[in-house]
Amino acid sequence: MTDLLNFDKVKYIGNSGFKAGDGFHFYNPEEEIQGKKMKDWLKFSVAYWHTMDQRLVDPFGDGTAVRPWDSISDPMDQALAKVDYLFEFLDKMDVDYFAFHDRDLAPQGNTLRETNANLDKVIDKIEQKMHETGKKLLWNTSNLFTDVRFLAGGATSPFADVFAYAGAEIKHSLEIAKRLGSESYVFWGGREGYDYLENTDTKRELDHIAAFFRLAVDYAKEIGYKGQFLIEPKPMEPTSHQYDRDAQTAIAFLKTYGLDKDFKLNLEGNHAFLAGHTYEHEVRFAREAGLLGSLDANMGDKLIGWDIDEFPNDIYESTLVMYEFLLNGGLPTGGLNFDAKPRRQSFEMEDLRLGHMAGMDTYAAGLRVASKLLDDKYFKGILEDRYSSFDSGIGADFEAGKTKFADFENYVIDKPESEIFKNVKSGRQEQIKSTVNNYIFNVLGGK
Ligand code: XLS
Ligand code: NI
Ligand code: NI
Repeated sequence: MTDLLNFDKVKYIGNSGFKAGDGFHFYNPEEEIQGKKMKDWLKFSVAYWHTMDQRLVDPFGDGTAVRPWDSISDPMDQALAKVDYLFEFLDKMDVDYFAFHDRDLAPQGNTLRETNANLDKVIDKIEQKMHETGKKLLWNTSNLFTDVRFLAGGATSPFADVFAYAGAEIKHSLEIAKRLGSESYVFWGGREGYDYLENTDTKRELDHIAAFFRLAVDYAKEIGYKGQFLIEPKPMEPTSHQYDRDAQTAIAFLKTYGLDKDFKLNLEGNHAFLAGHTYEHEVRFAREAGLLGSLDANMGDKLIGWDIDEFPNDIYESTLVMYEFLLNGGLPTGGLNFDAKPRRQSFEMEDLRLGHMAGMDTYAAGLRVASKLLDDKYFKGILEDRYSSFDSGIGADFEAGKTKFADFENYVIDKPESEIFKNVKSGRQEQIKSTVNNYIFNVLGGK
């Protein structure tokens, strides 16, 4: 292993002391939780576009990032050098997976052929490094949003040449997925939506993107790529309206077009927030539909409307997300990808280390608390009790399909209103929230 990065391998030090940064307080890779090692549950992943490429720009300011590979001026040399940095970073952070867009890795050429050749040089090196280190690709994807040609989308572009380009680009990405054994293949439709309804043929665009997804599935079959296809919902940004705006919308889309057997969802914390949901809401709805695929573990900011991709640090949120995750039996073909970057004022390499540590500890802590909630059947008990009137009498008859509206009428018609309300119980939200706090304090406090 190279020694390019100026820090030691991060180790588990336990919940010792308050100050973060010396080691993992909650992430103990080898420790078993619910019968499985933490590292096998959590499958953390480094996002190439953030950790290796992101300059920490914002809409008003240049990038502030200071990175050790900045001094390499030739773009291909830099692209190849970053692979060494990535693999050393994975090793030192004790992260087993990474994820990338095709265009994160290498500069574009004058034709797609040239671009593919640049990309393949970097893929060759990545393949060799994966072989040497045992690190794995959680997912890859194609960038169909940065280049000007994609100003109106890729698979929903009104322009056939651009649409064809998008198809050709995905073809190569699927070949890479197959070659590197990518566990999943992601479609995030940043520009697959519209800015203005009245110049957009929404039906035609949706038909196009559904057929495009079908072609991707067909090509994967043709080349023998067996990874899980994922759609990553987001409500907006950069478009005013992205078609797969949230989990329920994406599920409806997949079912409408008969794609739900081939696709699952990759859910991102910040996207949930932009859609006006909590992260746990998105994960819940995907899980219940049997379509929970993977997680982009990041956080939004209540004070700024953008997709700011902050590293996770909210244990309340990670606990509730991990609870849904455990009910799902984890993420067999997915993981927790840090689609996250340090703040613009956290511009040093050290902040990348601290950011990933924060994210890993936050989700490891969430997993610990969620595991205890599961063992104690705390939420399960609440639900069983709250819906228990459907376990007998008129409720059970209804669930068994034995009732019609006339039966309900007979049942209630002469009952005084007070009788009906007698069995309505308090939701006890304050108590539940406070109990979750107690779980967090007590489980993480080691009691
Ligand atoms: C952008 C998305 C993007 C996807 C991959 O908001 O989160 O980073 O995860 O294209
Ligand atoms: Ni994402
Ligand atoms: Ni995002």
